[in-house]
Amino acid sequence: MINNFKLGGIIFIYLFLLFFINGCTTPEENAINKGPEVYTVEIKNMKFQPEELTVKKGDTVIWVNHDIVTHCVTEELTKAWTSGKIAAGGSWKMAVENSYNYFCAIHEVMKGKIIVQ
Ligand SMILES: [Cu+2]
Repeated sequence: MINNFKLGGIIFIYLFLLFFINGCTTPEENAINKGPEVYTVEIKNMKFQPEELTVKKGDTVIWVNHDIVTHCVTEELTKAWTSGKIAAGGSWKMAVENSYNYFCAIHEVMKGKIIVQ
């Protein structure tokens, strides 16, 4: 009798923990709890990679220049912001609040896009 009682208690605790661990964290809550995320855009072979990046408001994007020439990251429409020169091997980061089309003002064919969801 006492053994069955103990076993029942252990099973109850096990089920309780299982529910607590699995039941209380939905994927949506995980996304909220994680807070702002950091994304990297590689500048490589005269291209922004990925060219198009979807983030959430407040996320940070880091551009890393892997080329052997200087690049920059500049808002395309009104030049509202710019990284200034990012030397070879350098990087620049920005917290993103809005969707932007951007380009490299030094090599105007280099274009990228950030979409805030
Ligand atoms: Cu460039």
